[in-house]
Amino acid sequence: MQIQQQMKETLEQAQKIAIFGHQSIDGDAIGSMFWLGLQLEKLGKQVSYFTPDKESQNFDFLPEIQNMQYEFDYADYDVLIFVDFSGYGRIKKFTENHIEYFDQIPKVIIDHHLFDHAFQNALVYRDESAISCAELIFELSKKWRDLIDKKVATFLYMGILTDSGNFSYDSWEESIRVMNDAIDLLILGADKASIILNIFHRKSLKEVQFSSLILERMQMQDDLIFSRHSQEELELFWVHGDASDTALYTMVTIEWGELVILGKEVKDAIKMSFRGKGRYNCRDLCVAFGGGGHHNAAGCTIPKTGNLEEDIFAFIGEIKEILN
Ligand SMILES: [Mn+2]
Repeated sequence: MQIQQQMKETLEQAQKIAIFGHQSIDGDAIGSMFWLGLQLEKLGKQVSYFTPDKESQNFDFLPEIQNMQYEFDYADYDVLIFVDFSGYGRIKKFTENHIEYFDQIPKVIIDHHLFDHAFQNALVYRDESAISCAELIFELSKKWRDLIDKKVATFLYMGILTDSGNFSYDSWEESIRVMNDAIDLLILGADKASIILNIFHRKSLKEVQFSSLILERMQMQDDLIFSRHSQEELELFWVHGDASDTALYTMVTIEWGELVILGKEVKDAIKMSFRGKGRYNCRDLCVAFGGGGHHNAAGCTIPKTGNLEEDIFAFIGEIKEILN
């Protein structure tokens, strides 16, 4: 039996369902979660939504976001659904010391990342060639049923738009696929204007000021552009982890820059976000450090040894060596 069919049957038989989005949740995961959730609610299911920490205020315009919960109850769920999800580490706050709970309950996993471990008791639909998880879910849903209304189409459009960086990180076949899906979603009534307004044109003043801090300490060496921010600075500016995206968007616009790397301190590690313009393969570079992604947008995480600035310089040195 095809995995899609198995997933459909598993979800139809379930009554009490939990859907998870990863930590530092983004538009793709939120869009994917609520697409699935709203469909399942229409089918009469009891659906709960969980993510480890509060999402960015950019998503406050979505009424459904009020149903998001930040503490997990470890209740008797029939099925657990994970979207945009490469491994238990993506929801560490819930899974740490609770792997047995997660292993025993049937799981449905839909994702576009490289996975970092095998799951027990799980149906996995994974396609690393998709630029967003929302695309996978949309393509999957076309095979399932015609329940996609305007609201659901808007959620999926948001997922596609945010993960593709407003259709700039995708390339070649990825672009054809993502544009085709976007057109289909617009025909289904996706509210493009509202997504553009709320996601791209409603940054807080603090968020833009935070990005100017990142831009101020940015450096350029040959065609490599890099910068960083600490965990403390996020708190100082009262901004969410994804606020640095605004700086990333600007960094890739610089002439002669071919590769942008932004180091973000997260507790005892540094998350490295890569953005490119085609010349270098961000994905291959990140895979070398245990990460993954796409040609023009990828990421990896390295341990922090003490001084953030020194760690970033050492990392940039390693990247330059690989590129030479
Ligand atoms: Mn994603």
